[in-house]
Amino acid sequence: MSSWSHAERIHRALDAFQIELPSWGFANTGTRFGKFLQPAAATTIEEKFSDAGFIHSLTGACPTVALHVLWDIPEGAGGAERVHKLAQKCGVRPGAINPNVFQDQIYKHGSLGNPDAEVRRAALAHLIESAEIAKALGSRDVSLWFADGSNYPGTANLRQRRAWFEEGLRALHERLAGNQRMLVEYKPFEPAFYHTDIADWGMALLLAKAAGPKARVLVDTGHHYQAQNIEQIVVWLLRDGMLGGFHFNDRRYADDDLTLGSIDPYQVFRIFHEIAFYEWETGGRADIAYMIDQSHNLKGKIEAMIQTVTTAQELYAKAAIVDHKKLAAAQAKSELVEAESCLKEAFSTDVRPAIREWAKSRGLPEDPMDAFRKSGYLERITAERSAKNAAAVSSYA
Ligand code: RM4
Ligand code: MN
Ligand code: MN
Repeated sequence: MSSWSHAERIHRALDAFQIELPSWGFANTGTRFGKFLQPAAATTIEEKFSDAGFIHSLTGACPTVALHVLWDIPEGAGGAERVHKLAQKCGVRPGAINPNVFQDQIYKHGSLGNPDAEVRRAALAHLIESAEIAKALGSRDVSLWFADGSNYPGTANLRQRRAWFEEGLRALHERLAGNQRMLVEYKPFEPAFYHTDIADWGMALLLAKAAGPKARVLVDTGHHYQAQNIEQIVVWLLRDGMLGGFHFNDRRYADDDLTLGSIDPYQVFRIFHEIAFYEWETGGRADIAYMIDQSHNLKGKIEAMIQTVTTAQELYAKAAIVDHKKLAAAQAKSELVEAESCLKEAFSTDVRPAIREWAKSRGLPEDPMDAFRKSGYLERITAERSAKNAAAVSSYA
């Protein structure tokens, strides 16, 4: 493989690289202090598909859109037909289905971990309904994030809550169709500030194992403590066949949901590198759902998303040109500077010319951002949507 030119390796890598857009990334979102509404934000699922489809037509890398059940398909599995048609019209497919067991008033003290059996039942029913929606839409993944936790020491029975989670996740697993998967996402804190029921990758892994063979762990890059070595987590999960997917975003302090690579592009590169290195060593392809989970409150939604996809492609391309053979040899001899240089060399290579070449040869615009700005799309949706957005429709992400 190293006999191939950089350009060839980059083109092959980009052909295989797809990253899912989140429907909620196109809607008005904010912080708990306020929301700054954008006149072009999407307020309907049709508008979200339209924006996502346009980005896919410019980048060629985003054929699927993650959906949040409560925000996008409140009518449940019965809405699948309509959603399917809308997606088709916009040239994209529904992606991961994200249940919502955190917004309703009944979830004040948790969902699957709630001490009230009635609430646990309601949460499970919604999760099962989400799996049904996924089936009806032909989506493989049900992506699970729980806000469950507590704010003060001693107020929750941590042991009991773990048992309830195992029970609930197992019950959901039983309802998955043959090819379906469930992804278990972890997060150390927020909204709970003392304990979170699935706080880290170890807990997510144990719960996924307890749930059954179709469960995997989802790594959200913003859901770690400062300085945690995320790529090592990726390596360990890959080795055990337990890495289901990513929610990509960048962070400076906590779960900031900033644009991928805006704060630390080397972190994202290191993750992609460990995946590429694993594939090189094993000769297999890692089956990973790459997804974006970001919330752009100040940047234009579509521009931010194009910037994200472009950055992801660049970092993925850089990881594709690491000289694995040389790296493996240097590691074996503990040649530290040599080994590290393999990464540095690839990371500092300007891959943009090769990416432009790739885009051109695939009939895509060489500069997606420029193509977007010249397309008139933003002006059109601004005119169409500004009146509705003035009425302050919003959701959290
Ligand atoms: C969480 C997490 C989930 C997302 C919710 C809304 O922080 O990242 O993936 O669905 O936010
Ligand atoms: Mn996430
Ligand atoms: Mn998050």
